[in-house]
Amino acid sequence: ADPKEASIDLGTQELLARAQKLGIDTVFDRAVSMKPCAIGMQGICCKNCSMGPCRLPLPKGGIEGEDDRKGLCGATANTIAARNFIRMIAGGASAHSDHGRCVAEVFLSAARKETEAYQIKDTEKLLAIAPHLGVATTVEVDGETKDRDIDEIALEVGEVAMAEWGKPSGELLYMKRAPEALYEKWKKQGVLPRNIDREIVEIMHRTHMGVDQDYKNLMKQGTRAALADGWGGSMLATDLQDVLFGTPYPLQSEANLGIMKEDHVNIIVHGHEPVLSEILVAVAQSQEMIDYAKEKGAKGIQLGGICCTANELLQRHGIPTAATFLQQELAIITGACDAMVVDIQCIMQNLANVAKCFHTKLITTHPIAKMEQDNVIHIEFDEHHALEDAKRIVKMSIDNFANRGTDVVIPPYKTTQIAGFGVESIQYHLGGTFRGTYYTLNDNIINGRIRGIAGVVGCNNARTKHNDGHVRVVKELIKNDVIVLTTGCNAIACAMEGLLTPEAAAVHCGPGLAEICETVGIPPVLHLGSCVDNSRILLAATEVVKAGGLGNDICDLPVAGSAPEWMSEKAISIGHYFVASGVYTVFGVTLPTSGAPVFHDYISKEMENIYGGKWDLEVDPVKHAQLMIAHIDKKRKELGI
Ligand code: BF8
Repeated sequence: ADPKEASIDLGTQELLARAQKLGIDTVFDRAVSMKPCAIGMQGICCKNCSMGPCRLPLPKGGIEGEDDRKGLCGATANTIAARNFIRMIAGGASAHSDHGRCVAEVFLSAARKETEAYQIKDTEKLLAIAPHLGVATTVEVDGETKDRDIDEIALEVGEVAMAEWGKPSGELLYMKRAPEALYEKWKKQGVLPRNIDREIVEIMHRTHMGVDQDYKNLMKQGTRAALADGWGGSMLATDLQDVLFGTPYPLQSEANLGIMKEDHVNIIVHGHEPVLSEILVAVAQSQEMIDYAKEKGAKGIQLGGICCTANELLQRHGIPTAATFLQQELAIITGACDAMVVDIQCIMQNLANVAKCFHTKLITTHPIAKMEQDNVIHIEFDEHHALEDAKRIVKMSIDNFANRGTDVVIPPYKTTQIAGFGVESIQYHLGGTFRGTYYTLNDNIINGRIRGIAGVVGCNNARTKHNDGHVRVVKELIKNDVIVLTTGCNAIACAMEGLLTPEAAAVHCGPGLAEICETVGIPPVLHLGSCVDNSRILLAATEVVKAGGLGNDICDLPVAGSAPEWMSEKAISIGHYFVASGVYTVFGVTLPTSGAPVFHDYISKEMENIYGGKWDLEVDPVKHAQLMIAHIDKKRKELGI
């Protein structure tokens, strides 16, 4: 790969060139040497039984002509594309929700006081979420209302939350947090999720050979599972993490590989679940470990994050962000990574091959995510001996400092970022003085200083220039006075471009948005956390509805969603829960629907009549943003503002 074509980031270009010089291949090179399968990309390869894989050709009369293509069983292009699409939703929803389940288990064991490492930290948030789970926060004693014991509330919240994954009847409790009109819409459509696991299992059943063969009915199940992710597994993950580890509030930190320090022990944490990394932070910042690092010749310990573990630690502790998804191999190629500690999701197996070329200790920690290569160390993490595990990992990293070669190259680029926004802090910054809601935000949307709100999220994808789509889409939006809420790797890309600072407003924003940012002192791009924290965007949108003046449903709002460089199944699940919650959502790169035009039209046109939101695809970043702005303008017009 040509480094300049591969990424817009200078440090990435330099390290990629270094890798090539050293003969180490990275994802950027593999993207050039291996092209994707055209039929798979179009969504019309069915491998759900062993009579196939059935790879549908283009229809005889071209994609617009009569479509008589079918697989051996007779499955049409629509059926195949819909099956594949909702299996992606199942993959994504299961990843977010299983992460949420692990957090719920740790939460319950903290509530039961079975573990010393974890306590219920944010009781205010606990009291805020309890009613949504039907848990009372007060009790009547002798005709008097008294506060309930906080430990009792925590225990009940833990138990009720756990049941959301597998309760035998009823519907997901958090669905009622949505605006009433949206809840009623889901009810009418029959897509209210019953429990999280069931909706995912049912996708696997329906897409098995010979079951559901109607793309609309398949998508209905896709909708149930995606909603069970956004308003279920992901939202529970966010809430329970906030209660356990603290609700984020704005703080300052730094971003990019330049945060690594040559004279420090560099420990890079990578993955998604903050359960272990929270303890790692505490241990690495302890005097005992800092002294030990000094004993071993280092000046201290530098922690850095990759992917959503980075976002989790950034928003609660200000731990700097080292890298986006596509830069993970490069963190090792600096030669300064003494340990890379990984948990789950978005971890490339090639890390182990790269680590072999350096002194880096690659440590897997999760029972469900191991690697086959023999240089990988597995230290299985368990909440009951979390502290010991974390100490062992940090000590091992420090001991490895002495094994560094002289070949350390840390690109000297890093930026300042303000992160740690959430539903609560947006209310603080953009709420009213007298009305504890999003009144000021709505007011500024109505008066036009803020044209609308965009949620821009998602991955990097080696099939497109690293960070280019992210940065260009976001810049076009803020230039047009659209405030951006960001999570995941988009947030990291924006941080690296310096967009997460209040100062960015004067440089990049239209006059209206610049004025708001300068008055309130916020960046034009608000970092709301990790990918499970997209649930914060759902709740922020709900708060905007509640604050009044902009309609009574999310689909009435001048808002749009985007994932310019998506790659993971999780992105499809997120995209679909936004669509089903009423948000016009544009993806970049490609969508696995192009080989089934009728199905594509269904999700990108007809779906708007059902949920108020729909899918779209636009590869060009400026056009991509312009589509979102056009939608925002359409909604403004409908609202008469
Ligand atoms: O969950 S944005 S590459 S890191 S999948 Fe992965 Fe995509 Fe990054 Fe976080 Ni989200």
